[in-house]
Amino acid sequence: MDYSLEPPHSDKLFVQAQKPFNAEPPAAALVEFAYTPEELVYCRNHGPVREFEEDEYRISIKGAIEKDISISLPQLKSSFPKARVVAALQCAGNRRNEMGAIKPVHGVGWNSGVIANCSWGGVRLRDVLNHAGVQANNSSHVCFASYATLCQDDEYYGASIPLTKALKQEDDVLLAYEMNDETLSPEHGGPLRVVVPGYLGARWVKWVDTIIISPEESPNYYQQRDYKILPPEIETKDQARPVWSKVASMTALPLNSIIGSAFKVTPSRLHVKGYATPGDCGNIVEVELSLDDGITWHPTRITYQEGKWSWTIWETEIQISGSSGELCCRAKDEAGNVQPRDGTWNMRGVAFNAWGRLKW
Ligand SMILES: Nc1nc2c(c(=O)[nH]1)N[C@H]1C(S)=C(S)[C@@H](COP(=O)(O)O)O[C@H]1N2
Ligand SMILES: [Mo]
Repeated sequence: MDYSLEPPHSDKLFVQAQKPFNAEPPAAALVEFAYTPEELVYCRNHGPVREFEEDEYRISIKGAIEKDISISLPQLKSSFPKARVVAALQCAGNRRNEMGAIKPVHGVGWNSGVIANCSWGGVRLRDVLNHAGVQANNSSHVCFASYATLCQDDEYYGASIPLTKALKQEDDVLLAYEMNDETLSPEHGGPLRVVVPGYLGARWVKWVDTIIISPEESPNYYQQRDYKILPPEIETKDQARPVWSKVASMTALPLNSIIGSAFKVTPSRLHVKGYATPGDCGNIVEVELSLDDGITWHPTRITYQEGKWSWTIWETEIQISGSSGELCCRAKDEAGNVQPRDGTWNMRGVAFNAWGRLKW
């Protein structure tokens, strides 16, 4: 793979790997902002980062539609109304290191920084699909592909979502060309990426150039084999091979929260701050904090939440005694679900959502 054309990367991130470029900010920096500034937005790549001329960029739409369409980015922008949605982008491998502490896992050693809450601007995928004459159909999938570069495990990057999700106005799926009101940078998939609020980051295909309406999910490696929660007894890739096709592809990530920072404001008081993210049962209604491993819980204050798809920022001050201890947090959602104490181990280290913990 040719990495020679990579654009410059933010120096605020901890680099997990240069080639492909994978980097995350510290969670303590993330929780200081409601909208994640670009320099703190993690980078997750399975291949090189590419730059494209916006005016020459085109996307094609084919498969089960009335006629194949090829549309340039300038045409896309001028033909469809602009939409804006605030949504948290999160990698399925967020908190993988914590799962790896239970038993080793395969994957980039992420901490809790592979998440970003941004405002995304673009066109609604449903508007584009309706224009292409796509018929609503409960069993079809919208397959996204980026042939921009080769990837580590496949010749292109691909992912898919159910057509019903793509067509639902209130699900806010976008083809985005802006992040936080700025032109989307090459690192984050500019000039055009998919934004799928509520779904794991792997479906938010960057540099998207092809959309296929298909009776099947995307055949790409990252849809069919990776990004699956394998049963805990599967420990190696060899054991995984016969199981892959039987396990569902991931869609929404689970209800989650972590503690980003804790510092003493007085010798006996801690100021604690963190984030929480919903699963697929409504947004966060409460985040609680415990000093005694979950025997007693204290409420915290939600200081930021916006719409259905944003993360939640929470904080509180709490009385401490002694010289050290451990804090834990748990989130609750609108449906009354509570974040579990323990996370279930899986080989790829995805979807870890045990109580957030931080030693002070
Ligand atoms: N073309 C392409 N799109 C991609 C990826 C990739 O490697 N190539 N990585 C996916 C994954 S796993 C995640 S978590 C997000 C990361 O987006 P970011 O780098 O803008 O944070 O992009 C997704 N889209
Ligand atoms: Mo990811």
